[in-house]
Amino acid sequence: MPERLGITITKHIAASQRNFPEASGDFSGLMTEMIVAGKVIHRAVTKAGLVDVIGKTGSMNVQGEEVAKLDDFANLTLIQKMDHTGYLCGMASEEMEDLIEIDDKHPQGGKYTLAFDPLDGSSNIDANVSIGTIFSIHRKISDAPKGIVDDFLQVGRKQVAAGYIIYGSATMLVLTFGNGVHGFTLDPSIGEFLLSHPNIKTPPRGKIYSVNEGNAAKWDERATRAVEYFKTDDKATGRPYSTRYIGSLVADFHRNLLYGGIFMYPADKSNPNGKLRLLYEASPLAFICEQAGGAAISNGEDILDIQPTSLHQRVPLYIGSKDDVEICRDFLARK
Ligand code: AHM
Ligand code: MG
Repeated sequence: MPERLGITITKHIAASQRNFPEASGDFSGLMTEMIVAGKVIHRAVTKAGLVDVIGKTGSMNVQGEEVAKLDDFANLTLIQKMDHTGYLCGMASEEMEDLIEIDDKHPQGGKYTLAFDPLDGSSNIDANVSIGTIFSIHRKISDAPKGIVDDFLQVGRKQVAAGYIIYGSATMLVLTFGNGVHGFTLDPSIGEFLLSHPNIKTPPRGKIYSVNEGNAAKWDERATRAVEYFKTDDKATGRPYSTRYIGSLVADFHRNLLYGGIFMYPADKSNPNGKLRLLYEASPLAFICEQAGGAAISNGEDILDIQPTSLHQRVPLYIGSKDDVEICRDFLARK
């Protein structure tokens, strides 16, 4: 008897497209190419300990951080896999200061923008800790012949799709097209992502808080009080919560999404706007989180309502179980 394969990501994309009879197939094509890029990065990540891809390149990226070789590889893989598809009008990457134009030698007229963090959590690579690729897709809005920065400066609520690939004990793709969140686990023996976590819903309240408490002395009082809340003993509300902090956003977010909990990266004296980037970190994860029943805020405002002003803008981030995020919203609103 042949093994039952279940629902492959390919089948899921095709089924989603059938809900839009007028669809040209461009979006499905875009997702399919994106997934191939993810598999290529997965292959490199799983081989990282075997071949010469770990370690640093010696150069700095636009955020002034040292670029790990795998970051470089993931960035190039995504650009080279996506630039000639004809589906995109441009790309934005954490690793590239400027918008990535689609070269004239490739098909033009793409209807979508793609913003990505090619390999988030890369400081963890050498220690074999989970890392991930995060991406966000919008429709092009300008009339310009090629994508321009304005096409990327759209609120998160207008995302057409968002997702992340986590390279962990298994490689998983978590995806939303704006009608629920589904998780697909890569079966490396057949090279396909299979639907393993249909319709993910995050618990309304968690038992975990995730924050880099090494920064506590630099937070303002409101952030400090919010974090204190989760550490305070109160049986009725299941407190204190447990701390879990990997320092790899995708991994911390993914765990909290499944188990319930809150991830926080508040503003601090060294990072007055927080550390994490709006367009390709906070916004796609916020879209996924809301679609799973959770919430995501910055300094009180929903992440998905923030009007971006630049490609690499940073924002404070509180994301996860709805009740826990609302508690933070309340603390942040107080004087
Ligand atoms: P990166 O995009 O350079 O990998 O940085 C983002 C990472 C996130 O994965 C993680 O949540 C955060 O930085 C951890 O920061 P810190 O080391 O300050 O706690
Ligand atoms: Mg990152």
